[in-house]
Amino acid sequence: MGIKLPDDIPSSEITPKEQYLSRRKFLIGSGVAGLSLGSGALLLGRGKSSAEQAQPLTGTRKSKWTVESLGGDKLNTKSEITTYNNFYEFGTSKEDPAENAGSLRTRPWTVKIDGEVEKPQTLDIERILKLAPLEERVYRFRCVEAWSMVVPWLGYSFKELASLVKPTSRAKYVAFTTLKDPKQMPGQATRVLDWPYVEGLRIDEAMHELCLLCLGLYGEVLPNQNGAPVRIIVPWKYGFKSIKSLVRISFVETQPDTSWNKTNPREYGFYSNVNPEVDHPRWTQATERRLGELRRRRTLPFNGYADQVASLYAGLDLKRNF
Ligand SMILES: Nc1nc2c(c(=O)[nH]1)N[C@H]1C(S)=C(S)[C@@H](COP(=O)(O)O)O[C@H]1N2
Ligand SMILES: [Mo]
Repeated sequence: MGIKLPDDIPSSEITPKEQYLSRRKFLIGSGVAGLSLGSGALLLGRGKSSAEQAQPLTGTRKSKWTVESLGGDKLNTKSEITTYNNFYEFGTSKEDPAENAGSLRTRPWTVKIDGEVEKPQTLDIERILKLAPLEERVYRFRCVEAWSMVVPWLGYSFKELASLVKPTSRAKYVAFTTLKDPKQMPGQATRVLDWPYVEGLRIDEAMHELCLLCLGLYGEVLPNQNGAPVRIIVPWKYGFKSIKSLVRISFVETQPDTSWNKTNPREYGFYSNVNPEVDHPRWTQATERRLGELRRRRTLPFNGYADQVASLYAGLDLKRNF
């Protein structure tokens, strides 16, 4: 997002287009010898293509978060959701993750859960898939770059996982970490971000029912480009809080570092609640463009989830704590 631009503001409005393009080329060129973000096909190796990896998830149930509950919003198509992604581990443009994420191996996969918990443990992904019934939750998703989508995610509340490890009273925040393996994640050969990607939530945010441990979408396991095999979805916050391909979850006493805040603290705060009244320094957050539409929509406070989550922030100045 240092080099990202809001979806429909031409790069020329912010920085001369030539400069933007050459900056991007520079970032791509800074990969290690033999690796290039532009040649995803070569990196696929033994990885599976997105078509091959689509596996149905069985035994899933509907939840109260249906498309009807969103009042007139339509689902985005699977193709929209899986070909327009942000996953800088696989390149910085929206098409890169779908092209390059075939090199991510999602089996075997474990997630280490540690820190201020009574029962620290390392969980296998197969166990995580069975920890609680998988629900379909249709959520609005709003990227900080002012595009949005409506997605039928599959998963269960993060609090189900937390109850297994029993956080102690000292746990005030949750710190999340993505896999770091430049062999599988060619974007990690560049220094566009400090790797691994890290995110964090206050414990009460993480334990909120809406906060989803996400394992699939559209009835199938998560496509690699959407953060397989397991990610977080926090629907009332900007998309970058919804960290992908998790390998570690730590319950901690103090506010953890987060990737975009470290990279540019003036532009990306720890909270990052969707707030149409607090503009990004380089663009408005009052409106957004839904993938597949041309018109702009008004952005809703907390992305439309104010009734559920506004009370978490009672007494907090949301302009200062952006
Ligand atoms: N590890 C990791 N997680 C990440 C990102 C990333 O680059 N790396 N991008 C974030 C951003 S900016 C957005 S908008 C969402 C995009 O999720 P999607 O590709 O499933 O739409 O993932 C978030 N999670
Ligand atoms: Mo984003």
